[in-house]
Amino acid sequence: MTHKAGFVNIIGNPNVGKSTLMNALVGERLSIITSKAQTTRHRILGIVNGDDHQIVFSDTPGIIKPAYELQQSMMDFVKSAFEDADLLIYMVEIGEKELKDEEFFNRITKTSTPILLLLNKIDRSNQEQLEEQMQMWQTKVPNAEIIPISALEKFNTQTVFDRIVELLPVSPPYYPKDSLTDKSERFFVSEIIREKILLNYDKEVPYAVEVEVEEFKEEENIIRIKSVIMVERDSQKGIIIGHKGSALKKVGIAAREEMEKFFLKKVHLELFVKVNKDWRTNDFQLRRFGYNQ
Ligand code: GDP
Ligand code: K
Ligand code: MG
Repeated sequence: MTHKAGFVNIIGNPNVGKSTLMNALVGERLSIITSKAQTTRHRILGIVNGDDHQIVFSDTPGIIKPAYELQQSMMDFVKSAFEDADLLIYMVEIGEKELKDEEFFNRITKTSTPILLLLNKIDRSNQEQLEEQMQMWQTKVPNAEIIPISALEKFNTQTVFDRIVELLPVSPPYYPKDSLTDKSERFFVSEIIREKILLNYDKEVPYAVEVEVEEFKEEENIIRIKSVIMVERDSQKGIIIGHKGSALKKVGIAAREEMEKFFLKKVHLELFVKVNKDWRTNDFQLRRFGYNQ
């Protein structure tokens, strides 16, 4: 039996549905999904193992113009997606016209890596619009194979999966065949907390936040977690905590419930808020949080 394996990198603008697709394909909730842009800061590997294949997915941040150092670092992740991919999945959504980043567009049309262009959210379109968009993208990216999908409703996602396996190179597996992801449990804990923060506060506050897990202790019947929410200013600390701690309590409850679903175990979660000035612009801090690798 020949074995196929390779790296499949999912790229595209923020909020087109990359995380939703990956979760549909991997079949586990590995990367966080919200309606806000820039949720995904890291590259996340989701690994799918079959008898004769191993697909290593990574979900990259959306294409954005670097405005400050953190975003520059995110763009580096996106660029590296071209370098180590056996297959690129370029996701666009119905109604999307202009590519926000020209340099990216040039890379896409010139790459020798096979590309699946997934036209997502077709549950929102009619037949006429769909045909018009299919033609437009075929003209823009002639080197891509276009598949219309709905990641949310899992329409055509099995077709995508089968096509990915067909396009993978013959290769032994890269990771042990029982591994699901290269990220630690602590990583998922911090991502879940960050997701709840994004969902619970308005305006720019969530983007000034970083989450660190100080303790992750798994006991027989419970997981004990201590985590710090890092903000840039005292005023943000006040907002995160809320009146008599009410806002933080809400985040804590939602995060704990999500963690219990994820780990299938009771979770005890303690959250602290600390002010750590300028973590976004300080190169040392960025490295500490893992963005500058
Ligand atoms: P990402 O930023 O590219 O990773 O996008 P997400 O996966 O986080 O999805 C952004 C938003 O689009 C979420 O609200 C999803 O529920 C929604 N979404 C994703 N796929 C579809 C789809 O096929 N149809 C519709 N209607 N919404 C979708
Ligand atoms: K998102
Ligand atoms: Mg995402």
